[in-house]
Amino acid sequence: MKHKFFITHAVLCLLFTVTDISAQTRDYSNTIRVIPGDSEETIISKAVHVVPDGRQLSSMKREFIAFVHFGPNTFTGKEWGTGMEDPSVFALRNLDTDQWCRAIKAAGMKMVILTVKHHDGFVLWQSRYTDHGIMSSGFKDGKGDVLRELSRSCRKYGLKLGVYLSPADLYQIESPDGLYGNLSKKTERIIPRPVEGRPFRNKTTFRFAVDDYNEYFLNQLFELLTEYGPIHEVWFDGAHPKRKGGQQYDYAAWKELIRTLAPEASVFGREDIRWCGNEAGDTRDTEWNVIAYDFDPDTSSVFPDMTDYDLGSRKALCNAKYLHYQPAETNTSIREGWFYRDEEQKVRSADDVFDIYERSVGGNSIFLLNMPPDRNGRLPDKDVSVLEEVGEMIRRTYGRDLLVKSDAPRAVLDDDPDTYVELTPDSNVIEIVLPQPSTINRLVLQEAVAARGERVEEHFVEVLSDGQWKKIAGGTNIGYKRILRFPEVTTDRIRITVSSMRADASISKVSAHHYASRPPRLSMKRSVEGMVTIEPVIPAFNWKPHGENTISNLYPDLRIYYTTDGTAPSEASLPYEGPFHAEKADISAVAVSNSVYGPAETCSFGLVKKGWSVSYDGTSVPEHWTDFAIDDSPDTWWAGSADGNRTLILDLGEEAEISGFSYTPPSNSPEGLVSKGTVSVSQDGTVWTGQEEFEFGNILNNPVTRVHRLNSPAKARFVRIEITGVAGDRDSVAVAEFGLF
Ligand code: FUL
Repeated sequence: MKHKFFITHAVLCLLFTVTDISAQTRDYSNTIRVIPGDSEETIISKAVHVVPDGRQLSSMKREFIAFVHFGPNTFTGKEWGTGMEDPSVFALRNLDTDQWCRAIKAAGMKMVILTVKHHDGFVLWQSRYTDHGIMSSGFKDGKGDVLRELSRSCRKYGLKLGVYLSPADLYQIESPDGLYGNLSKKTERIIPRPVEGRPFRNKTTFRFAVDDYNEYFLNQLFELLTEYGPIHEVWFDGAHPKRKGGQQYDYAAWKELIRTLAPEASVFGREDIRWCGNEAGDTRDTEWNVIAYDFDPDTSSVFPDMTDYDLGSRKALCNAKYLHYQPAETNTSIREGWFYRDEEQKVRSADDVFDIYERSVGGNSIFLLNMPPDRNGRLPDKDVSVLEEVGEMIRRTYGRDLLVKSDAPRAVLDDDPDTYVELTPDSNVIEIVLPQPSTINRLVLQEAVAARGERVEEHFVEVLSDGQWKKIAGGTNIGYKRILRFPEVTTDRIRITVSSMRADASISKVSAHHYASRPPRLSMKRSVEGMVTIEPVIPAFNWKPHGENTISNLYPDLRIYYTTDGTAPSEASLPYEGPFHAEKADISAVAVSNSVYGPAETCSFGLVKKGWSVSYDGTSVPEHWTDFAIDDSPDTWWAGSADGNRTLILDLGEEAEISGFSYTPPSNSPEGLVSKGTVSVSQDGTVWTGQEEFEFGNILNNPVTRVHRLNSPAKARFVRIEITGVAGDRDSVAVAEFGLF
């Protein structure tokens, strides 16, 4: 007979001493040290006692939060500024933070984090400590304050507020009297430094022995954390377009100030919340939040590298010096790029965002979605309608739990995360009987992480169908939340088995849902000959047992339609019947099933590369030949030395009208990436004209296709691309694809 405990947090300790001997000697903690010589068993026993603190728990419960990138880049169309922009570049006339918050609220998000200072050093609030910001722009005669307006709107719409304050600061690096890396001595400074005529209402003061830049940073943190209402997240970006003077960050001082002034704020980039490791919205299949550290995360000032795929497996933990609880934030942008650029910029579809939501929130992480306001201070209509649609999809799917009236342990049906069912290796099943057969395709599982840490290593779900138990979904860990996705099934009995656990596992919630699925997303590619292929993308399910999940099984009557001018496709558009030729075309395609439309996918294809050749004036890295830069296959790439000459000449074989070029970096190569260069054109390969510079900011963290439009389009047969800047401290630089349009 199954042996289940239905317990509350209050009686947890008592029961725990009875059920787990090791717990008698071990306390729960946010970080636990591994002692040299600890056996695997001891390390795992320690790992299951690593739990989130209150701040982390609140951050995870917020689940879906908004990022807003706004600043001079919004007006220059760049991803990274230089720091030397004239403040008048920030030519804001109108600002509607209420509109931002309405859209954020409609998406079901709980917090918004604003880039109050990006790497360019331009501040969006009325700081006492610099003139490089909104106070020197024409916005509201220099009296404007984006953070003030946003904090008011947040209060109005019931959203929490966070701030992104870039440690990298190009203005303070580049200006003659800049403070960043100015080699000033560490001396005792009082924070906040008094500024005449601008007293603080909050009278707290701190004394820290820090240098000029750290003092500047602390003064600004003081303003942000005391004058804009409660701040719930402070976001420290690890990215640095440039460094100077060996500048160090006195994180211990920053932390003391933050913990004192904003005790509820989680710190991103340090010990509270970590980066997920990419900016594309990718998620790990197994995202442990109890992870291995080489150093003490609570006292170190190091920005840890969180890009490894495996951070928390048994193997990773066994090589650790510290075990630390640290949830990941999956951060990505609704648009191509973090800042608003133009209306050509691709916007993710609602289906795409919803997919990331399910993988991130339902994969034990927090989903931080960026939405950049445009030059009118508003979120563009396109983005707003995606956010509204996503909110609707989330509410429609997860707002209704089909298990509420079921026969199952109350602890997993109620919404109290502190009540849970405890499973042991001998009693590892939860069975649920529904009041009547229901059609489901989503299951949500949660562990009682606050009380009991992360314990589940593997689990699967079965339903009773035609008198037989049939596996429908499964996965590895659960943690704060796991969403399982599977093809529709109708059943009145569900069985959940935890097949591998680090210690007795505590399941606090099970719910089942139905997602009104739509026809799938599409993927498009074009061959060197110019033939475009469109394919439906099989939805990512958490179980693929019998090869059943094929497009024809899932959508028997699927049709694809497309347009060649970028306009919205419909059933009246061209039907896709196989590869077709396209040059200089914006292909927009949609999958339709029973008159229900999937999300439209648009791809801009430039000149066909047939007959092209490419030459390089240096030596290519073996096996990464020049042809790979124009073979229309992003999986192969050209690579050359990161030093010296790096000029590639594309020969189109005949003249064509050229208005720009695109650069696609390899997504997974050990090479450096093109960050800067010049481009010029020629009719004969000898006389070059129209040379202009290009720059691809943030290319390393966000290695997606970048486009440079020529100031004046030209007729030419040859295009010369000289690489003058390489991102990443690597020996070589790589190009997966160059395109021309
Ligand atoms: C990156 C930055 O360099 C980008 O500009 C952006 O702010 C992103 C969230 O983090 O590392």
